[in-house]
Amino acid sequence: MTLTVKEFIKDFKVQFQSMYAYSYEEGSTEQLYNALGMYVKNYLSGNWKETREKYVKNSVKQVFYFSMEFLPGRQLESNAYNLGLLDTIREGLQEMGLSFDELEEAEADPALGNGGLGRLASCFMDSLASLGIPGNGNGIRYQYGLFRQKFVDGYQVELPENWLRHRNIWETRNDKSTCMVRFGGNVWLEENHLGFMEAKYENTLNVLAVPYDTPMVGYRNDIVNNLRLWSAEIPIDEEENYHTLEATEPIKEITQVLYPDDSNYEGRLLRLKQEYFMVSAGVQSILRHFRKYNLPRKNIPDKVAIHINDTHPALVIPEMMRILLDEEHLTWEQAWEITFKTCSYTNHTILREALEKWPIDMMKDLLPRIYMIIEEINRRFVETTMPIYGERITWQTAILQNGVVNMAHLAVIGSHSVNGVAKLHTEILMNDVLKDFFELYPERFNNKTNGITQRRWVHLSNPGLTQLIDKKIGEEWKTNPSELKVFKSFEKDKKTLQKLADIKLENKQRLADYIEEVKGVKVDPKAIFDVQIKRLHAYKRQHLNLLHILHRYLEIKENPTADYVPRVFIFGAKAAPSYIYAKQIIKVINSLANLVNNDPDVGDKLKIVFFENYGVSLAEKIIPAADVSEQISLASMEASGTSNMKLMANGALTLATLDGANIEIKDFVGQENMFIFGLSSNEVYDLKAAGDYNARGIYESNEKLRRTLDALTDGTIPGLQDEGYAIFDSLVNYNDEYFVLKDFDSYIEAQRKVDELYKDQKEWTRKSLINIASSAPFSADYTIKRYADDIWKAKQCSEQSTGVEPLDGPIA
Ligand code: 26W
Repeated sequence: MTLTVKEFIKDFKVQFQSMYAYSYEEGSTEQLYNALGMYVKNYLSGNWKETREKYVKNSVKQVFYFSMEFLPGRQLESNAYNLGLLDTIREGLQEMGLSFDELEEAEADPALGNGGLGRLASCFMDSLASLGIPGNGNGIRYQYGLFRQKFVDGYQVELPENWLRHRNIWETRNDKSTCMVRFGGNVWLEENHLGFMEAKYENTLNVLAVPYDTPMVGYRNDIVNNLRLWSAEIPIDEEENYHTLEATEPIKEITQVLYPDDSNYEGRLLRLKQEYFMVSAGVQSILRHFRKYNLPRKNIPDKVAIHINDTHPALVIPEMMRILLDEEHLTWEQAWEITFKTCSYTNHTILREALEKWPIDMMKDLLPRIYMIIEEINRRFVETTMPIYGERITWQTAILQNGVVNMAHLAVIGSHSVNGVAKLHTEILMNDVLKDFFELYPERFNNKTNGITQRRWVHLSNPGLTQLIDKKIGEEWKTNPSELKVFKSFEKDKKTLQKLADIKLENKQRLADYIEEVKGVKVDPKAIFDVQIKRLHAYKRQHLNLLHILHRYLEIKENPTADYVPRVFIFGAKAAPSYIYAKQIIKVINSLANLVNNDPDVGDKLKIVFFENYGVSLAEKIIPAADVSEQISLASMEASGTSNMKLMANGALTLATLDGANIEIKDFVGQENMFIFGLSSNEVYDLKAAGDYNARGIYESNEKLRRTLDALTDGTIPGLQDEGYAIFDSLVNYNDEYFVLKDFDSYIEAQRKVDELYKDQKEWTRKSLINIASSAPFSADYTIKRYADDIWKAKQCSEQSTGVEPLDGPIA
């Protein structure tokens, strides 16, 4: 039953009046947004209910994706789009003299994640629902999301992100499905009258876990899955014990704020509390739900798949054991088999400092029963492994090591599947980071190269491009992305190439207007828009990008009349608040931007734009306007990357090292349609192993590089305190951990090739088209299909009508 514009207008007026008791003409943007959101939510509520009921009725297997982070972005447009309502709503609002885009800007962007891991989880939610696979997200409803980033005199300042200040219309508080989570206290096992060992607790801190459910709408298939985010509250029957506000702190603080580190394990007690809170509430509610199926517990793995998104939810394993042992009174062996078959784990980083190793004392004190179970898991692991594999491997792979609980080891030992997020990354896990486990359990290891949802990152953020592709190859690519390759046949079609170039220029003009509005900088949309958007981290080498810009600036100053291909360097990056070096790099980039953007000798030849507060909504504005995608991490360090896939799908040419998924981008688009530079992963390994890397030697022997590095400290860049020195020191005097100096020359050479090619607009646009046409393999629909087939053994609820029918797409 397709909605007509007339019906929408009538219903919307009723909706607004029922919420605010006056007519919509007097509504504020935020009130109009709330009414529209509620209208869409009411519209999908039937499908949401039916989906849930159908899953139980058909007792289908459900996937539960446990993640400490989700980055859904704004939901109004994507929900309306997936429901097939967007065009009607846009038209209806227009007739009422309202603008959809204006209302949409009133929606908060839930920043409940740091970066890649969180956004991937949300892309996966969209693909699970659009494929009609019963998939649910399980996470935390942080009151404060990732900090709001502001630049003060070029320095990053963190402000609280109170995303719930205005109501969140998409969530539904579900008081019926609360759970109790216990912390601390004393625990002991006692035989009960039935002869079962029961766990007895005293003096525990009891926390009420309240679920807030958010609909995850499938694309045109009437499927609405669920994202359940938990909030910590005082148990109703214990309120009288909390006389003062601060007495409630130990409970309230649990779901107050997201930890802003995306690659540095801090080992904070509150973080461990958050992880167990989300895990225990999630597992309890899943096993309570399973009871509705009235099946023997041994069938749990046939009906439930729990996915552990990095090690942060790894306590799922001992928590499931706790419930199956202490409450379901199963034997250890029965409980273990169920847990092992139900759980699967994805690793997202090889950074040593990101691997979670919780102090045994902290775990023992906060989670005494859980620690007892981890101890037993470890004992049994050592007992079975030692006789076969001997001392070294057993102690190397044990969970309890030197006073800490190694969460990656727990995750691997307790999961039937362990995957990396790109081919190279999975190889590095198998041959290096987890090689001992690969020797023990080779059959568990598999690769699942990341993907992105083309619905948000192309269809919605780049409507111009989407319409052009629709016009050229029809609309089937929207539900079957592999059809996109047909678009390649237009690579020599003048009209198509011209239209493609026009669309890119329109997107760049729109971004140029936005840059002028929010940064006060005028940029030339005809210049190359060179984009690096990701968290600020030394391994991602934003400072290598900085050195190239500085080099280019010095060249222009030396020879202002030479013909340079104008460039606008665009950055988006938050640094973890405690990551000083990253914040120094931000300051230097901002100071250089000040210098370059106001230097008359430079004019339009060079501009630097560092957007504040980079996140999902800003990415949707920047990506369609990008010409060059900077993916310049030190090879072997970036597990996969996903901005690389989003930028490729929007026609940017990738400038990359052979790292993470950049390699697979090359495999699909062809080396000739991108720019590759730098050391390979093996060369990095060899260089590290050789131990003879001499950064100062490179500095002294490379005149171009030396001049550029000296500009960091010789006052060329005004307004710096010690930030320039800090970068200079780390590169020249502290031996350049991420081989920036080693890759400098080939990077500069690759950038020169970018300039060369851009002079031939037709050829540039042809390669851009080929990138777009080759981007289908990176649809998260294919990634999720592989997770469902290989790991979760979960099926699409086939009787669903249209929706996305991903054939066995290109093997990634
Ligand atoms: C304990 C602190 C912490 C928090 C988050 C450590 C590590 C993380 C994440 C795993 C970091 C992350 O987001 N990793 C990124 O995951 C993406 C999705 O798979 C990959 O594409 C990126 O390459 C990877 O850096």
